[in-house]
Amino acid sequence: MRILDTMSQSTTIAPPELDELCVNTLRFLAVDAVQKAKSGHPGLPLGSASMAYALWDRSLKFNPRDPLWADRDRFVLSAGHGCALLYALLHVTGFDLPLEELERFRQWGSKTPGHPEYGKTPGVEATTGPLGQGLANAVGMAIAEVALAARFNRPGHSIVDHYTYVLASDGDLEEGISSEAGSEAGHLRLGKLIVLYADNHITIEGSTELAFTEDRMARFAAFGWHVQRVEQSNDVDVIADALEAAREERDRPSLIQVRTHIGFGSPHKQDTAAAHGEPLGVEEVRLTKEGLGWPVEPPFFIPEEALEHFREAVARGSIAQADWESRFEAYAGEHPDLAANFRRVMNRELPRDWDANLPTFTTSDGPMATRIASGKTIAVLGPRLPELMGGAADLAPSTHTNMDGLGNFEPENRAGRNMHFGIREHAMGAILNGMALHRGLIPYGATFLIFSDYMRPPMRLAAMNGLPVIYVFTHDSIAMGEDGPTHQPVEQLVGLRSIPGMVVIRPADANETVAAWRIAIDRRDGPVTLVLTRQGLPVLDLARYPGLPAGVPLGGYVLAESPTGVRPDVILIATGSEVHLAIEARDRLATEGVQARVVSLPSTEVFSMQSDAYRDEVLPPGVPLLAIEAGASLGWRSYVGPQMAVIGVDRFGASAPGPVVMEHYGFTVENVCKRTHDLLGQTKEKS
Ligand SMILES: Cc1ncc(C[n+]2csc(CCOP(=O)(O)OP(=O)(O)O)c2C)c(N)n1
Repeated sequence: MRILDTMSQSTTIAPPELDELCVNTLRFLAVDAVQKAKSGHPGLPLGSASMAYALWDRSLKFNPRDPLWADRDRFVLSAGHGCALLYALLHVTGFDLPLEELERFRQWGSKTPGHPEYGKTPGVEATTGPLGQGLANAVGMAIAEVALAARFNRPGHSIVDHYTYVLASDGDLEEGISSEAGSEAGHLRLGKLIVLYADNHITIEGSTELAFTEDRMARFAAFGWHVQRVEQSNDVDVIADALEAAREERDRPSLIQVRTHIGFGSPHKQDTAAAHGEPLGVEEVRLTKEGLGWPVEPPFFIPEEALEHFREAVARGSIAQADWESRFEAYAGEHPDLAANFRRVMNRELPRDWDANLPTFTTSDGPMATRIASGKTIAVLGPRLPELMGGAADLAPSTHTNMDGLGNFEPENRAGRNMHFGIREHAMGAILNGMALHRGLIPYGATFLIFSDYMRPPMRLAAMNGLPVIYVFTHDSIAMGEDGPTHQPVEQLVGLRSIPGMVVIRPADANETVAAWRIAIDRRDGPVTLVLTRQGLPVLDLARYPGLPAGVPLGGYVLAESPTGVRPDVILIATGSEVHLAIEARDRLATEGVQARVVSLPSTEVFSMQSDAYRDEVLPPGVPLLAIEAGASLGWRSYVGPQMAVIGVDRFGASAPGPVVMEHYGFTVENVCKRTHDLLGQTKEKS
């Protein structure tokens, strides 16, 4: 009998027969769920049930009755396709996931979707399925843990002290993001990150010999990880020992490579790709159950002794949480401000007056690039919002995202606020998600807009999961100039806008930039992308343009009314740097007898959320529209209707100074006026 000291309550270890009963319970709950759904992945659950059980039974700190308890260990099933195993674990340990939900695996409206979805199932810590993401999310969670521990723990008070565990598969390790994230985690010495790797030698197309032959342990060792190998994948004690060794290693993240067998126990499918992505089949389920000494009927069978043992997690969890809560109370007694702040950040609440003293810029501050205005805003926000933490993928000097004086987050300074993601955009995106999933921080990440392409998968997941992550993307158009078409974004704006739930803001000047940051910080339930210029822009005169900055949170507003104030002949809609071109064109058009209104539209998403009445006020129906934006025209056409024209960029850029490129691509006052006359001519012809 062994006593664990990682839980506040001592736990007696189940005898081997009970362990086996519990492991088989997990295996066959998963197998039956997949079989009933006629869809899913039985192979990973069969092969990895023992190691998942070893973790959940022997060491994972969690409370099924309060899945969001702040100091729980985090567990991420990076191999999301094996989620039937996770649902089985959640059910048997007493989370609010009734057995009927397992019986409704992958069905409409169930809490057991085809891949784990954060927010849908209690106890699911991250949406996984796109391989590699979960592993990198976990790196973000482990970063959040040490960062918060440094901020909040005090001598004698460890209120942030938990591990982050991952169950990963070959696919997770094959994806490049695992190298980016693994390298970063090793560099940062994230000693409380532990990855169980199901090394089952099988992926969809067959043996890993087809495409994945490097020495994974050597690779992770080279990243600075502590690595162990376990051959006996069904020996719970051996796995538990490896986990114990991993926990004791506090200076390096741990990889435990476990030689599992996909489809374990299935007489015809074990160790073959056939066990991977389809139900075993009725007959094979029967043979597998018989082979492992399991009753063929009824399906979804849970032996009483197994359930009783699993459900000890409820008492164990509530004792562990109660112990933490009493420790937290003692902490709050000694450090009331810190305790109040801890509660605040974990609840994603903002401090009072967080946005007082944000800068206001005047015309004499210009010309100023919006990336510079953003940097000046961050400089004020940094000290105000201790939870703001972020950095760039090696482009901080260009994106102006460093919080000067607030230190680097590094092994020697866990309280540092500036992160150095290295040139690893993909991992940066997923790490930001992990930090947001953990809670307690407002994470941001920066790079050039063009390289947002390298981080779209995690951005999509941030939007899907409603995560408050902020992206700062600069060098936002062909106007960035000499670096040429490889660095000049074209289709990125429309691409990002097309992600459901993503708010993209492209401010027109310094004050719109400040307003954009206000929106970004304020949005606690979804990501915000800030799209900023490299080149200097005039600062719009607040006296002359009274709609600014109050119009920014509406997504779009009338910046400049038509000169005579009567119903305009045309509306020029623009975003970002092109707003200034629209204003110049409006003045020129007035001399040519055309009354133009200028609408600044920093965020199409936010504008589309406004009432019909407001949108009709800004864009009165029937008035022809000319949209001007140095990006792909695609979104604009569907956005504003038939009576319109677009000056956009529908081919790749060119290497030359920015103003020259802009001129060649038609971003000139002359061209805007010409296109306006053309549009009005066409409109007249039609009427
Ligand atoms: C990024 C990404 N690409 C492709 C897939 C499709 N896919 C699902 S599982 C899998 C590979 C399965 O192999 P492995 O990771 O070893 O899992 P196991 O076979 O052990 O279940 C693939 C390619 C995916 N989920 N994510």
